[in-house]
Amino acid sequence: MSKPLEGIKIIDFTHVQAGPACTQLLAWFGADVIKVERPGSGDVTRNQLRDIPDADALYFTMLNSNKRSLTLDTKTQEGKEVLEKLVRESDVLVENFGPGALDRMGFSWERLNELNPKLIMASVKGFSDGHHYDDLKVYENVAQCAGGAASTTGFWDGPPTVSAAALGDSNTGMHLAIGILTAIIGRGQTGRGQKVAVSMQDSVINLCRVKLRDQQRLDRIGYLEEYPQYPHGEFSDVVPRGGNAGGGGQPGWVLKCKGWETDPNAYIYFTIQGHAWEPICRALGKPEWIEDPNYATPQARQPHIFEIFATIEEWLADKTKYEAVDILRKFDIPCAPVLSMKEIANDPSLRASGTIVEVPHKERGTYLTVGSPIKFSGLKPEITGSPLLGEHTDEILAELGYSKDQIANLHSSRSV
Ligand code: CAO
Repeated sequence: MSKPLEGIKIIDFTHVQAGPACTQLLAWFGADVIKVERPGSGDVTRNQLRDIPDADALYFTMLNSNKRSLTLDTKTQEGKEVLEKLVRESDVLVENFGPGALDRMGFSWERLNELNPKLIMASVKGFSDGHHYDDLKVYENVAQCAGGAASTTGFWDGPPTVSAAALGDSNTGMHLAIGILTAIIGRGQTGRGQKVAVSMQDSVINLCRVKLRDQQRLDRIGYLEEYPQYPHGEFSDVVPRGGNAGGGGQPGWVLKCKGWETDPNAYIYFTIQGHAWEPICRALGKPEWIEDPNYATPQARQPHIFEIFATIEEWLADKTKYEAVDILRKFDIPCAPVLSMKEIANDPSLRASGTIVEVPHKERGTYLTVGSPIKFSGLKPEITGSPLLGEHTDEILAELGYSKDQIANLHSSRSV
């Protein structure tokens, strides 16, 4: 099966999560991704939260599959020369260093563009260029707070809350991947590379656009009818935290199932889609609600929504989350069990689809990771293990034209 990005060479000057998530995706689809790492230490995630002594941590292995690793000290003269050669031969350089780090290293966008006008430079920063916080270093939760996700997540009587989903990191990496692919297509038209920049704050805001929708509705009418605060609670002038309420026009909530007292995930998410009201009433054994004017329309139901959810919970009390979903699916009701990571890791459907995959690794044996969530009819991405630190250094230097002696000299000067 051909890989559409085969022939695209990417200098992966990224670390931690946001950048590596982007380049890993491109590697799955066939790009030659060369991860450039500092000799001796490499990406900090190789050592972070280790579960096996002396073996690369899962944090690293799960974000760097299908790549090659080149160790290079880009602060030595020899190291800079190697990077320059690589830049001349590559299509894309991706980086997510702290603000100004690449400039201090001597590889500003202007310099890169001079070395290779066809090169696409792709950057992740916490805040966009020119933003009043553009000098800040940023990690995941900082971005979630700056991007509006934290102020709108959680319960109304609790503090702003961050999500476990990597909205700041991996999400930004996905935005960057779209930017890179767009720039590659653009280069096909103009023959020139360009700089592609994505900020973590902007990427979070992009995912929070429905909350900006809500702010404008609130400004205009003073309430938000799909939030639990309506109609009995109070609204201030900012979008409140809505607990587990559905974000669109369909009320929904996380509801307890059999065993919730001891199992923290014995819950389902239940959505009351307007046109599914009749099947919901039938499924619950409440046919009298179908025509009852207090329940028959979404507007009539809203004041009773928690009473309705409580009735559904009574119905769920003797059913496991799986049994409940098996019944509700027959009525075409949008719902799902709340799944733990353990259940996801062992889910046969996710294994069969390649979303959860086990891959070999030289130090670890095998490890479990998330494969491509994008499925193609003409491409089945094969996920391979992450590289050991510097595993491909000599191979890549030889490809760049370095002789054995020159490679030995680079090693002895500790530039690679
Ligand atoms: N050879 C020589 N030096 C190297 C090198 C190499 N191969 N790779 C990196 N370095 C140097 C950099 O040049 C930089 O040097 P100076 O600061 O002296 O100029 C230094 O390593 C540290 O880089 P950094 O600022 O990126 O690293 P940090 O650990 O202090 O900060 C982070 C980490 C993530 C906060 C910061 O990189 C950042 O804000 N990045 C942008 C936003 C981002 O992507 N955050 C998401 C991270 S995922 O949660």
